[in-house]
Amino acid sequence: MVLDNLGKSIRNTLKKIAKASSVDEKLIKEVVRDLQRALLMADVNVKLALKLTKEVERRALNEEPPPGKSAREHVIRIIYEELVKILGEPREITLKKHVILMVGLYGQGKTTTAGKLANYFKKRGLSVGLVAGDVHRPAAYDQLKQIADKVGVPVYGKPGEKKAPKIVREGLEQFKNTDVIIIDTSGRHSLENELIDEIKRVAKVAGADEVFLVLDATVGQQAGPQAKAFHDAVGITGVILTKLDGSAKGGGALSAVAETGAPIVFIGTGEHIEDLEKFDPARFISRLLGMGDIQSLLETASEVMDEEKAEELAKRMMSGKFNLIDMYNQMEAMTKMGPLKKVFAMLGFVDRLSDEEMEELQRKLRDFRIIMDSMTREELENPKIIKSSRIKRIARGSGKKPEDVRALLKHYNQSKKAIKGFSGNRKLQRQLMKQLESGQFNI
Ligand SMILES: Nc1nc2c(ncn2[C@@H]2O[C@H](COP(=O)(O)OP(=O)(O)OP(=O)(O)O)[C@@H](O)[C@H]2O)c(=O)[nH]1
Ligand SMILES: [Mg+2]
Repeated sequence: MVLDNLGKSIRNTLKKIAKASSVDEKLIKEVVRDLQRALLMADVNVKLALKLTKEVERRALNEEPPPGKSAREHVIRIIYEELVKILGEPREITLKKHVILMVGLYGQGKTTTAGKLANYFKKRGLSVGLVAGDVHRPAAYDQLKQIADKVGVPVYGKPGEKKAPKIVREGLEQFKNTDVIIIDTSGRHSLENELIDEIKRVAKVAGADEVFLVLDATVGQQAGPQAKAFHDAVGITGVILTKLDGSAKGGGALSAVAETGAPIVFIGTGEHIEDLEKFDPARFISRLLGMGDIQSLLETASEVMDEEKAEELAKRMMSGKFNLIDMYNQMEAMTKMGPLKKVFAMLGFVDRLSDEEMEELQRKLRDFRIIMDSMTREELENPKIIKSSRIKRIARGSGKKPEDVRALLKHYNQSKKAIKGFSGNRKLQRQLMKQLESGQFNI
């Protein structure tokens, strides 16, 4: 996962809060120190890291938890809110006819990302055309063509033609009946006048609705000044940060770009066509903190955080409470925890999982996450309301088929039934509790 180390260290900090016997000044100071360390390790700017942690400390020490919330839950919520705040506001993606211009320096991922975007829109039912506007690199057309063939969309280009604006003009004409036109352009070593001039000329011809700056996240905090320079020069409408997969400097790049006020619209998380994610700060942070939804963490702080404690989870299941977020968390827990696997096996959800089944579960989990990302809070909490028009909308928003959404709902209903059965079966409960208490799972 993106920013794995940062996620791990913050999760440990949150666990510390969830496990603490009481929330006092000493704990808060310790948590603030942990947070600072975690942010700095992820290359977040020192000033910003200090500002964030100071604010966390101030709020944690001064604010009263809202009614019904414990001090622990409140501190966790403050950390979540402050982390979301540094990443800026989410930006909506247009799902109708429009023209996108890709700009950026050498090798940042423009061409690859143009292909990923083509795939993104195609999966959402729009027609897409790619325009090969990189006239400088000899193999640029072939590279784009190869990617486009993989996605299954047409490319307009003229290998050998040296005038980018001419290709763009012809490409727009060629794709005039196409929904989304994505224009790839040439990179440069640095933001030189020559590049700006060409981009300006291309932009004029393109009349693009979106100008996406593609930035390699491995440059870390340098991403901030680069985004600003491009924005001043050509007026970008969004930033796509690429190579966030496995980049230790990803935290630096994300926060630095967000600080400039340029919205981050997508992030690239790998070399494959599918490795593109819509960027939503709240979702990104709640995932970074390790759960489908931060709210469920706050509701069931100790259960979810203290994942090793199968007992806690079993208790929650006994209460019969179960929404889509619970289902997601439980499936996620199953992929991580040995003992819980046995608990689930005992409940009859699954037989013992083989390695292949585990992989299948993880694949399913990824798909479910993508689908759930397109649901509203209300739908996640009360899946009963998801009927056919909502199914269609969710499928479109997530790039999946309606059948996939239905499969998720079916899985949910089955699990819910199993939980219900379990919560009414005292004997099975007692048996389970005994085994949990003795630390043995003999199934
Ligand atoms: N790991 C990873 N690699 C990526 C990602 N995006 C792009 N790449 C790789 O980065 C390299 C450069 O990508 P390109 O798409 O050719 O970059 P470009 O900006 O078009 O480069 P020029 O046209 O030369 O300016 C390729 O090897 C891509 O596979 C990403 O999100 N993650
Ligand atoms: Mg390129």
